Amino acid sequence: MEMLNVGQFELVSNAFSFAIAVMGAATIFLFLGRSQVAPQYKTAVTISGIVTLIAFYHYWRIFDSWHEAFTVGKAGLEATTTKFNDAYRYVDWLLTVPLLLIELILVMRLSREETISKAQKLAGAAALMILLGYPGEIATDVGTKFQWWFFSMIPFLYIVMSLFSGLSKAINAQPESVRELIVTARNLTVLSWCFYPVVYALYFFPGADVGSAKVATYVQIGYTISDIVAKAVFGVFIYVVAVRKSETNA
Ligand code: RET
Repeated sequence: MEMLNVGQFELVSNAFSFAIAVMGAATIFLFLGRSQVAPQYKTAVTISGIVTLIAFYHYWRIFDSWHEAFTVGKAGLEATTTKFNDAYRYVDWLLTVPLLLIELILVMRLSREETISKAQKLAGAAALMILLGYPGEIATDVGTKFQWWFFSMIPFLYIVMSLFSGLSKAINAQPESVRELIVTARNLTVLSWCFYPVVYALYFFPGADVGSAKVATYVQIGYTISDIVAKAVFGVFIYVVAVRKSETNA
C-alpha cells in the first residue's frame, strides 16, 4: 500500500478520537434518558445506549490500533510491523447492526409474534451482510473486493426492501402523532446505511486504486461519519420517538 502522509494519518486519528467522544457522550445521555420514557420503551432506549457503548469501546481499540500501525519519524510517516486491524470495525458492526434493527422494530410496538419474526429475519440478514463484506474489506485486489461487495449487497438490499415494504403496514398502524417520527427513523436508518456500501466502493471509482493512501483515508473517515449518524444520531432520535410516544401513551 502507498504510505499515508502525516496529515492523512492525523486526520484519521482525529476522526477516531472524535468518534470516541461522541459515542461516550451518547451512551451517558441514553442511559440517563431511560428514566424519561414509559416502561414499554425502556428496552429500545437501553439498546441504543448499548450500541453506542459497544462503538465507544471499538473506536478506542481502533484508535489504538491506528497509532500502533504507524509512527511519525523524521522523514515522515512510517509503518511499524503491526498492521492496522480492520476487524474491530466489522466485529462492532456484527454486534451493533442487528441491535439497531431490533431497536427500530421495538419502538414500533408490534405484536409479539411479528416483533420476533421481523427481528429474526432482519438481524439474520444484517449479520450475513457484514460477514460477506469482511473478506472484501481486507482483500488487496479490486476483483475480490468487488465480488464480496456484490454478495454483501444482496442481504443489504433485502433489508432495505423489507424496511420499505414489510414495515409500511406496521407504520400505518402507528398512532398519528408518532407516525411521522417513525417514518423519519426508518428513512434515517436507510439513508445512513446507504453510505457504507458507497464508502467501501470508493476503491472502485475510476482512478482510485486499492493501494491509494487517499482512498484509504476517505474510507476510514467515511465509515466513522456513517457510524456517528447510524448509532449516536439515530439513538438520540429513537429516544425522542420514545419520549413522544410516552407522552401520548401510545
Ligand atoms: C459492507 C460491505 C460492502 C457491501 C455492504 C456493506 C454494508 C454495510 C453496512 C453497515 C452498517 C453499519 C451500521 C453500523 C452502525 O452501527 C459491509 C460495507 C452493503 C450497511 C449501521
